[in-house]
Amino acid sequence: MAIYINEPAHTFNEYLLIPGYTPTSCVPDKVSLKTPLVKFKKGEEPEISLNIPMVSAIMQAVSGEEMAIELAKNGGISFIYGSQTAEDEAAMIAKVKAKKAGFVFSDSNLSPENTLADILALKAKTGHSTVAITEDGTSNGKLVGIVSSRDYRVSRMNPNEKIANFMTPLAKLITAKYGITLSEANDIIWENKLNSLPVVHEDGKLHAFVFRKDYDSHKENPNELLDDQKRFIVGAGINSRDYAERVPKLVDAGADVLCIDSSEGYSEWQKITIEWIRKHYGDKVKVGAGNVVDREGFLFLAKAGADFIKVGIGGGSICITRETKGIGRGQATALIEVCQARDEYYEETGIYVPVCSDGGIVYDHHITLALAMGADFVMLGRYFARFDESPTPKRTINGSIVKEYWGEGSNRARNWARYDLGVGEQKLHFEEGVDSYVPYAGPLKENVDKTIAKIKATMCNCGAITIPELQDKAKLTLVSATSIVEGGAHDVIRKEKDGSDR
Ligand code: RVP
Repeated sequence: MAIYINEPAHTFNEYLLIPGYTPTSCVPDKVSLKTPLVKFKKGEEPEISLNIPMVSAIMQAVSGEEMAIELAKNGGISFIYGSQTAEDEAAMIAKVKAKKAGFVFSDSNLSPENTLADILALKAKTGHSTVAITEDGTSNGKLVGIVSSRDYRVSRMNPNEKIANFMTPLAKLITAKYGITLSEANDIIWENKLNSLPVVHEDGKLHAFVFRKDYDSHKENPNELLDDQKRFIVGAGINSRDYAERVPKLVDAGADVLCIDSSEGYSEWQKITIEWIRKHYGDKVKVGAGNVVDREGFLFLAKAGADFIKVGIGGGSICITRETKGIGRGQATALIEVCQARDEYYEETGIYVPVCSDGGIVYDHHITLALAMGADFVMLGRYFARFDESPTPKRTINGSIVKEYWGEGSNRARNWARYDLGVGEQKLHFEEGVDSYVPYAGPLKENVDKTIAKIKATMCNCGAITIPELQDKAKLTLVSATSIVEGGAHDVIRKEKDGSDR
């Protein structure tokens, strides 16, 4: 017999937080938003944590390499979209990992026998203005000098001039020995007013560079999410079809965490995918799974070994799954039930499996609500699609600047593997997503900083300076439709921001 749940499933918009006691020690500056990304055992630390509880959606219109770098700089991570060839996805991952915030292996190298024309051609190709000059012109040859834009003037020099005649030779360079720490390297850069510091091995061969601009960027981004080699942390979407070919390429390219991207994840396909990963990589490769909307779905994926579990079906801004197929559940209700199952599973097994609330975040305070309801982090598509760093161009529509944003289940994305449950044909039979515009909102950092400020302020209203404390102390209330109206400005004639009438 069918099971009926006769209580309506609710969305974030139907809840509010009731403030708790705020001690004077509870101020936004003291709030930490550090949160686990992957599962861990009681008493142990997760192998990967986020510094802000936000990840960008596994979508063509959201998570390319530019988004991944900028979001990792700000403490979250992107999951590069899997609806492209495994090679292209791996290339994006490799680009993010190459953008190191520390010791940078030189990708611009020439020998003293090369010419100014070679320097210019290389600069045009890599965009980098510091070129290592090594005896054999390789990235780990014996260092003999460097060329930066200070060393030549194109208008006054012959393009055939040999590099040996204008480079800054080794004798005039300040270098550091291999083994130096990043902070020692930065001290040398600082004391000597350098732009770059070559780090060389005992035998004089080049190891890497440390750049001043990376140090400056680190100072501006204290939340930066880096791996143990100071490279940005990045995730990658996979599917439950071509994992045997895709996963090795992504792992080789340096992906830190994978996520099975599916509109409905309570399926044997996901279990098989996780088993394959465990068989070939053990626990070394981290993989999230989903999406589910109830306790059973969560327990199934947790027992299958998922490193985190995503919640949400049909709540995404571009998603029409509920209309098309009649499946889904109000995001708040789904999240609350799954987080309760997560806590019980933790009690029983001592294994904490982080929960990600995916889709349907409209206002910044929805993020705080999701965290209060038990989410460890949230995945956002529309939110990030609006920023400079999303992969889509800006457009002007009816005088407003917008960016394009389309669902992975739309014909445009053709992400058949996300929706097609059977082994079937490689095409979408019907659309589950729309193609749309979102208002352009400027740079990621500006927006994320504001969102984070709001989350921290609300956490202080609830007397919490960590996410677990918020989850413990939060008092949430359902609101009536009438009181939702009361929550916005009402019964007044609003002025425009410049003071004029609307
Ligand atoms: P939102 O942040 O509300 O834009 O939702 C983003 C989420 O929507 C994604 O992380 C994904 O789970 C879901 N999605 C992506 N494409 C589609 C679709 O075409 N239906 N849905």
